[in-house]
Amino acid sequence: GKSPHQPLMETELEASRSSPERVKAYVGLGSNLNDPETRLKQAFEALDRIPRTRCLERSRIYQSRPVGPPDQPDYLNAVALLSTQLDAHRLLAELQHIERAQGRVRNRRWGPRTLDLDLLLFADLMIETPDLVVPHAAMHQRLFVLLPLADISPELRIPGLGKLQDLIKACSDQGVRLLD
Ligand code: A4P
Ligand code: MG
Repeated sequence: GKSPHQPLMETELEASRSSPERVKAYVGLGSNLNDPETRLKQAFEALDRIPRTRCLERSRIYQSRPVGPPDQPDYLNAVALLSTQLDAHRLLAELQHIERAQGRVRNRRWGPRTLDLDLLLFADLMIETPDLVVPHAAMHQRLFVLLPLADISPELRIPGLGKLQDLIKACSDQGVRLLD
């Protein structure tokens, strides 16, 4: 073997610095402007092109009335399961980059948008920083997030919130239907 004092080769150094683990992350997709179905399909493809990241699974697409101001079109929502070597903040930055690339204009809170990407879950971590809260703060009360999540992982447990199926039962009166 090597003596402990022998310097590492460049490539070994690189490997010892960054052997990032692959973790699973769930992303919520939403759109209610500018051909939402196309927006979501392009977003799935863009998620798969994020560096060090793969889109492993896509949920079906769901349709619902807006939560928030009612004077806007229905939303389409879906969820993607990613495998990534990025950390959560870097992944959020990539999601925001995709939102901007799809022409999202940020205006009023809960207002219409061409593409909204929320980081729902990141490994089994709970994160509370000024610009990132995981699990996403509103996900447990939104059937338009929980149903597509259950398409991918019906047995999921959510850190701090419990079983996905129990959360779904508590939201079951919200009108969310599969896109036909
Ligand atoms: N941020 C913190 N944590 C996260 C996270 N886990 N994922 C911060 C993404 N962002 C996170 O987000 C505002 C800030 O949240 C970001 O700068 C980020 O640092 P935003 O996307 O710019 O703002 P927003 O989406 O307009 O606001 P908000 O309150 O997050 O809106 P929501 O909760 O995303 O709601 N009705 C239906 N049926 N379907 C929908 O998809 N979506 C909305 C938007 C309203 N009504 C809807 C739907
Ligand atoms: Mg958002």
